Amino acid sequence: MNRIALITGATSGIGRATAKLLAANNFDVIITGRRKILLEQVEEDIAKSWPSEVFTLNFDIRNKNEVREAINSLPVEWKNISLLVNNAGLASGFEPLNDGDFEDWDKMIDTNVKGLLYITREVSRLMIPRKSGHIINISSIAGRETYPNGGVYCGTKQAVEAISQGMRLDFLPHNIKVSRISPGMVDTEFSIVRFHGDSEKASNVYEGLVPLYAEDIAEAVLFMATRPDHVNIDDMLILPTAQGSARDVVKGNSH
Ligand code: NDP
Ligand code: 8X3
Repeated sequence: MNRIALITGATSGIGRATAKLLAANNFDVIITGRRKILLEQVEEDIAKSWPSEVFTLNFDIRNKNEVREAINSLPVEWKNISLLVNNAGLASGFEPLNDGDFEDWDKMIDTNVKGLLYITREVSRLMIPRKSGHIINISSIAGRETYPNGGVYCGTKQAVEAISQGMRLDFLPHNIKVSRISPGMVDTEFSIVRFHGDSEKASNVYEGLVPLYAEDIAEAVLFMATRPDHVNIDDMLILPTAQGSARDVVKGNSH
């Protein structure tokens, strides 16, 4: 029987690549996100390529009732989730705090911190009675370093770091693994969302260097998720070769 993985934010970027790679490696996958049409596309792509089964859950992770209802609505056989990948997240806006937009702040805090908490609570309650499970949180280099104009986003990812450590301790007695992955620059829809749809600003971020691709992070998720039972990879920082820290990026070296 295949293991079941639930991946939040599987309509694009890291989440979509992770859902596909897990499906290619004998996981049945529950994919979630707000954009229903994209969820259906990912479902179709997987069904065409691999025998793994797919279940879609269309909800906004910021809404605790929607999260609870979505998990409750799973057929009993799909509730046997062995891997939760907490990936849904975003940066919104890029300006100093004094010019910050309240709506941007709400979006980041409600998605990256509260949404992650809501779904973790519901899914962990399914794992605990089985005394097994694995939760992988997609954090960021922004969870380790703060950069100008990114204080709120970095704050949400630093919260993910603290919450991951809390989960590890709280779930230790229940034999549930908790891991986190902190990527640097990954070329996804991330910057388009951060710059409110300005694709020129977004593509400037990755110009002149080879960034990470969503598949690079998906491979790390798969590696973590397929270690033997006694091995928990706690933490992984993954950067493009051209990036040395949140603020040190060298352009022009790519071949
Ligand atoms: P994308 O914008 O490509 O993907 C973000 C995903 O999150 C989408 O599937 C989106 O789905 C989902 N999402 C956003 N808001 C909500 C919401 N309210 N409810 C449900 N789902 C939501 O970006 P990435 O793939 O790059 O981002 C994935 C994660 O990786 C994020 O947590 C991000 O912070 C982190 N990260 C990204 C890095 C990068 O450079 N790209 C680097 C380090 C970390 P939908 O819009 O359909 O709801
Ligand atoms: C996304 C990477 O460096 O823009 O988390 O914060 S960064």
